[in-house]
Amino acid sequence: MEAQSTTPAAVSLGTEITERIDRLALISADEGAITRVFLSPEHRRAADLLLSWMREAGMSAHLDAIGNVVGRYEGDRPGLPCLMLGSHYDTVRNAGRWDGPLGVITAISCVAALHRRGRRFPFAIEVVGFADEEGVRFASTLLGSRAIAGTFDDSALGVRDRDGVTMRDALTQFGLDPGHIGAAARAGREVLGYVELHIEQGPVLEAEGLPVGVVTAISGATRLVASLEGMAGHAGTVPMPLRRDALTGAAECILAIESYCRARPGLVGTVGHILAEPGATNVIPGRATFTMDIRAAGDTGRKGAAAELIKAIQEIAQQRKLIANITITHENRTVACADWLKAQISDAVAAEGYRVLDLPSGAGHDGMAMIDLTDVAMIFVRCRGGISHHPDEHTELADVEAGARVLLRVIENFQPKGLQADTQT
Ligand code: HGY
Ligand code: MN
Ligand code: MN
Repeated sequence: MEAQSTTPAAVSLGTEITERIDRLALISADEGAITRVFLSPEHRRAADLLLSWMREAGMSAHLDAIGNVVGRYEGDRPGLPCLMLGSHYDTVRNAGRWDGPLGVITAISCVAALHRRGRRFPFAIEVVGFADEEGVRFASTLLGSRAIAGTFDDSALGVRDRDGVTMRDALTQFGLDPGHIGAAARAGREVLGYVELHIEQGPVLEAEGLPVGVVTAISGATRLVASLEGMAGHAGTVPMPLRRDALTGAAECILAIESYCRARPGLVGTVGHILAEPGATNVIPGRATFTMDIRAAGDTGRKGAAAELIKAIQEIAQQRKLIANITITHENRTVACADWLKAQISDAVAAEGYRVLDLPSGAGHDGMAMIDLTDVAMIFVRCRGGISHHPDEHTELADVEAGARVLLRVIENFQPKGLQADTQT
């Protein structure tokens, strides 16, 4: 168990949060880099640390059936529906330290500050650290938030990681019951709304000179895995015209994806991973497998682009006498943030003295799954250079503080949807 934080109460919110971000960043599978994937030993160590901070903050805290950490701060009487806060605590490989953890740790520190003041509300507060938003290990995503929203697809349990371990076996090895994931699901009546604080992961707030922004919508994404089967062979003896080289076929597909997206403003396509097999210098690759991530401002444009690119991959494979197998591993619709929640975030931003800027999220977030359970909204915090999914990802202390103060105001002034409607009449 990692040492618990001994940060005295007098320390500012921003300092406490930054110290904890740095502490959590030390929990990684890779020396000198940050990598924390679903159901790994690092996942367990990070969960233990977050659970200890949640309890220090006056919350009851547990690991749920899929490995989310869940902290609950009761309202002014037990059993009340909650305002749910949080983000994810898994990371991409060689990640930055702020993407995900900033939302979880800021929410914990806000509850701790309210607890120190003995504040209780006519609603409970729950803080969730989602176990797998990035989908790095099992080529899916939002597994933790889908489980809480009750939309986890059990067929994912058979997906294998790059070592051939199924999600089912990984859950069992982690000490969880793959047949019990349904226990993580929450009922809609238990949750009044979900608010996530997250770094922007883009350049807009920095360009606007603002520490915080209000998210309007979370862009959908389509992810797929394409595998091309050719014919392995001796690098020295097979003449070029006789080859069915899967890797050069994949290379042509990848450049086709890039030029297709470059030609269409607003469309972004990324091939983040490629595997050539058997992977020996002197063997013509018989198989090449690559991923594709496609995003656009709207669902129709994104789905149309994905369909056209799948067709392009199939045509290139055919011309090269390769067999193409393409599986869509993840499809998420664009999700609008709820106006009534956005309005309360905007009020908090304005009350902190900042110009209110609405902006869309090009990055995906757990709100894309949580929308199936409750209304969602997000607070964006400026990050340096808009850099993310990279070790240089950074958030200045003043911006950490600004984000925390906005979130604290949102909590203290939170008006559940029905109640808010009454006060507006
Ligand atoms: O991929 C995304 O947009 C998010 O960071 N998981
Ligand atoms: Mn991310
Ligand atoms: Mn994230």
